[in-house]
Amino acid sequence: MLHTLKDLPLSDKDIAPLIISADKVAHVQMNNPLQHALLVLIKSGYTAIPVLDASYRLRGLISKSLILDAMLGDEDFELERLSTLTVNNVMAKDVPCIRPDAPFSKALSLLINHSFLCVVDEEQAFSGILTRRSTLALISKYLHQH
Ligand code: 2BA
Repeated sequence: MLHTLKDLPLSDKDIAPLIISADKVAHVQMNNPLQHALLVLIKSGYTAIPVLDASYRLRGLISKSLILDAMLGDEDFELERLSTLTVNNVMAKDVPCIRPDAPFSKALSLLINHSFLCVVDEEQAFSGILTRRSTLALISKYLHQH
C-alpha cells in the first residue's frame, strides 16, 4: 500500500517520455493578429495554447477567454479589435513551465493547478508540453498494474 507520493516508484522518473513534442503542439506567434490566434484556438479545439517567438522561444499563453476579454468594449464586443490587436497585446506572460529533465513528482504538483506545462530549457527554448491527461494516464496505468 502506498502512503506518500515518495512511495510511488514513478515519483523520481523523468517526464521526457510524456512530452508532446513541439511539432505536434498548436501554437501562435507574438506578432500574429488576434484573429489568427482565435482561428487556431477554434480549429484545434484547445482552450489555451503557447505563444512562441520566431526562434521558437516560449513567450506566453493565449486563450479564448483572454481574447474575449480583450474584445469587450464599454458596452459591446468590438470585433475590429481582432485585427487591430496582436497576440503580444493580450497574452498571459506568466506561463507554467518545467525543464525536460524534471522529475515526475514536480510535474504532478504543478499539474494540480494547470492543465498543461510548457517544457523549456534555461533559455526558454520550447520543446513541447506536458498535459494533465498524459500524466494522469500514466498514473492510472501504474495503479491498474499494481
Ligand atoms: P483544454 O483545451 O482545456 O482541453 C482539456 C482536455 O480536453 C484535454 O486535456 C483533452 O483531454 C481534451 N481535449 C481538448 N481538445 C482536444 C483535442 N483537440 N483533441 C483531443 N483531446 C482534446 P489534456 O490533453 O490534458 O490537455 C490539457 C491542455 O493542454 C488543453 O486544455 C490545452 O490547453 C493544452 N493542449 C493539449 N494538447 C495540445 C496541443 N496538441 N496543442 C496545443 N495545446 C494543447
